[in-house]
Amino acid sequence: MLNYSLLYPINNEKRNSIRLDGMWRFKIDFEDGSDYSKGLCDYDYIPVPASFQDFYTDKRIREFAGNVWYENMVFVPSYMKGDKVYIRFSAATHRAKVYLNGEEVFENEGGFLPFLVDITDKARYGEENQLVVMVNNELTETNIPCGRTITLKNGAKMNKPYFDFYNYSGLQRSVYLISVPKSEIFDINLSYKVFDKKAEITYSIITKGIGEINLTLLDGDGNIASKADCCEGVINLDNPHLWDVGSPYLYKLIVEFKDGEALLDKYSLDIGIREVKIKGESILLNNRPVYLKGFGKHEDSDIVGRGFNIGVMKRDFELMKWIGANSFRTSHYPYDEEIYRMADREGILIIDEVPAVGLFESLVNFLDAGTGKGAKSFFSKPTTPMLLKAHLKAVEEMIARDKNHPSVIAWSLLNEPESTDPNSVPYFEKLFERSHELDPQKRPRTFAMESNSSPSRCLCHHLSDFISLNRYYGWYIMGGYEISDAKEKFIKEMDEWKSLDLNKPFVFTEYGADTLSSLNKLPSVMWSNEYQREVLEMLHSVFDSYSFVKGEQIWNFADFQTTEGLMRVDGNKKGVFTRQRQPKEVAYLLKERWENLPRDYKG
Ligand code: BDP
Repeated sequence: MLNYSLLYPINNEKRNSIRLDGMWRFKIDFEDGSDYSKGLCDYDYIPVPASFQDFYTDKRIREFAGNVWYENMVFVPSYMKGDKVYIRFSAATHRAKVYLNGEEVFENEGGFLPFLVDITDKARYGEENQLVVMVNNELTETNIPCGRTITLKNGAKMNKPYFDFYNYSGLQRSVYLISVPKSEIFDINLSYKVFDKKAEITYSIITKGIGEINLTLLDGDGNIASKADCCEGVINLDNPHLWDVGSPYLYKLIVEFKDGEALLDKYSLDIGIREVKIKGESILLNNRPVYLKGFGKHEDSDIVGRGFNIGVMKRDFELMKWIGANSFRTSHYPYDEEIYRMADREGILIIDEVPAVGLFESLVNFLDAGTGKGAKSFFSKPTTPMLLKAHLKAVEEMIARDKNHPSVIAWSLLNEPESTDPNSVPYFEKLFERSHELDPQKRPRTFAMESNSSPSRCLCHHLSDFISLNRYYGWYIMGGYEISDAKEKFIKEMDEWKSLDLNKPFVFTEYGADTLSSLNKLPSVMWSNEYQREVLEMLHSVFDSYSFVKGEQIWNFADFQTTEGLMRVDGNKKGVFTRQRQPKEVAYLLKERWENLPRDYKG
């Protein structure tokens, strides 16, 4: 159980939240092991939020593996005295130690979810407080995402990710100073049932302290739609205005925690009334089938790397709407909270993925995954119990943080793990059970499967509520002039899935081809715009011929940065858009296709 609340920070008459973003003092520990907990010396200034890697001209900084230190002076106002006071880190990648006024106050493992540092009894109120954070970005096999750290002959450490995106790190999301009342609204659980002209909202409010709960539900015009005065119960709504894909109607839920007339705490959040279900081969939203069209994405842009960039977020949603997409997967880690809030407002569906990538020991997993090479019984190592612990922690934090977003329709619990290892089965079972237990809405769960996880070899697909396939026929498998064989091989695999008669929807969570936006070639060659089009046309024709295929999320929304290497020319170029968010030629093909596919395509 989390001992702090992951409700999004808000301001109201009972709660304060101050963003500490801006220029922070910054120091890289090239000596490896220095202690700056009492304050940095010879420091630089760096923006927060941002990845630290792409600002500098020195390659040793970009490739740095180890500890980096941040420092900021935080004024804690006297009006916060008497409340619980926290520093809320929206993420610190991949682990952090936090010091307040020279004293260690917290340690966190995991780089993509928030953690709260309780400074109630340690803060100096009405004064500036020295906040120092040590962030470590070394990859291990005991934390997710997985990788290892090596030491070069010159003594420098180097990260070796088992995954295909740059190991950007640092304070990549906002940091807040927040205060909440000691008698606190700690958590809000909501689930929905949608009937013809009726909806049922089941709620349970978790509090710290003694008092009564008052709930008010406001419609989009601010009129009262319903009221309740219990900490758990059911609200029945007649003629509800549902939240739906492309039609994102939001109600506001106001929760008041009271002791008689005295207001102890108050929290309000925008909610969308909608129900997600898997029925047979269909994904149902509000009891109507929906076909997923969209992308696997990354948080990745020029200069700030994986740092949250509000402008890039806006542009990405505009492009998704322009192209006719209705969904994306937060490959390969939970994204910044603002992105889910935006998806709630835009009516875009999210498959929310925990940072469990690289659970397949290979430095070129995108190649080895397809061939079975590199498979080394990943889940049979002495480190597996520790890995599982970190994994379950991330699942718990992700669900606690994201469960109230109407946009989140499913949980992806792993990306391309070695699900052919017999020891993967008990490991996966624990993840699937735990996520079900934690989610009041019991959303569908899945994991994205690489080609080695074939119909005959994958030992875990029975756990998925819908099957997610990452497939690169026409690229890693028989690319170029062999594309006709790739198509046959793909059909053969799909026929094998069909013969298993799983009675579940299938979604392609990855497919695509690397493409240089500047390269046109007639006839096509691999990497050209023409070839990207051919691959998509071939794959789409196969998707269209299987009734159980209920979604396509192309890899990737935009070109993104990876580790340098023979296979990557300044990053992965499978984007439909460039890294600068301009369309490649294939964007027009997808726009034409997606705008014409009905919402309930194939039912
Ligand atoms: C898959 C991975 C993804 C890679 C992609 C690729 O899930 O992270 O970027 O292939 O190779 O293996 O482009």
